[in-house]
Amino acid sequence: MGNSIAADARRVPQPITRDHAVHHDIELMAREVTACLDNGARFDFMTWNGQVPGPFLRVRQDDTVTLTLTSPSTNTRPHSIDLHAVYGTGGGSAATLVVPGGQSKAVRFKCLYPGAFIYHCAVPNLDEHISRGMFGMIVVEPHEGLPPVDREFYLGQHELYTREPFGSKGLLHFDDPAMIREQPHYVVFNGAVDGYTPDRLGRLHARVGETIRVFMVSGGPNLLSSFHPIGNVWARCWPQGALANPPLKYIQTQPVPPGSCFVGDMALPVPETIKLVDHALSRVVHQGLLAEIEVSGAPNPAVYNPSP
Ligand SMILES: [Cu+2]
Repeated sequence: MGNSIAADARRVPQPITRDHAVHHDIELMAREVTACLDNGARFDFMTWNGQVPGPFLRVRQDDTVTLTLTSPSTNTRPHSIDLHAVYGTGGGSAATLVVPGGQSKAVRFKCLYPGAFIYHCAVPNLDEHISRGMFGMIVVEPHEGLPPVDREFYLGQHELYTREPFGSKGLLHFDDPAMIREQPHYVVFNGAVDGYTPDRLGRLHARVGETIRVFMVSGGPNLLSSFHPIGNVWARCWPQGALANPPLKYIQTQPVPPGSCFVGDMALPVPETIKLVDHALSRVVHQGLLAEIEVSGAPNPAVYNPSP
């Protein structure tokens, strides 16, 4: 599908098992890249480390982080980073503004409170930068950790405002007035139309009997996601990524506002293809938002029998 900036949804850092705080040196590169949005369609993305959403950062409550933000000389715009896991002016953005020409800035912070948090570029026209792809997730695990699961996936939903309608070919152009009206032509997971489907990046996979977890960051910049697994339910989930709280159980559709995250677990008692969607379904049918999980294994007709 050409050069893609889609973050690999399967590439999630290992859960944290240690019982003490450590220090992390994290380097993020602001990269402006022209890449594939859809088969035959390219777009000028802005990314962290060349992927959308940006790298999944995983730390533990009370850990400290030195975060270095670098902008190579090939960039044409200023960038900065605001992490919602940070106490400090602009969530770190005031201290990390990097201008074109090649520059690095660092900030050090302590993760005092647990949860799943968005990070995003925070220059004055941050709505455009986020719409071009500059958002990601940092998970601060609570001291006691998270309940173990068999597989974890990482998705980011956001919308793109283009002059050209959905399905156009060639290089698509950013449309400021459409963004101000909040009328995108594209709503996608991981910066790719129909991202995790057979015709694009392929389905995600799991097996009957497993428990799986989805980390979802809602970049926006403007649209709220009504996040739903078709053919399943969030057996246990943490709205707003608020991991310090007890999870909700058996939630069908969970709102994930822009600038927030979601952590949800599913049980897989039967083989099926789960479709992860925003239940504002025109975004699925007409704007490119879809990720599928293929659950393979033995049928379980006592739970579900498609041909009784
Ligand atoms: Cu930026």
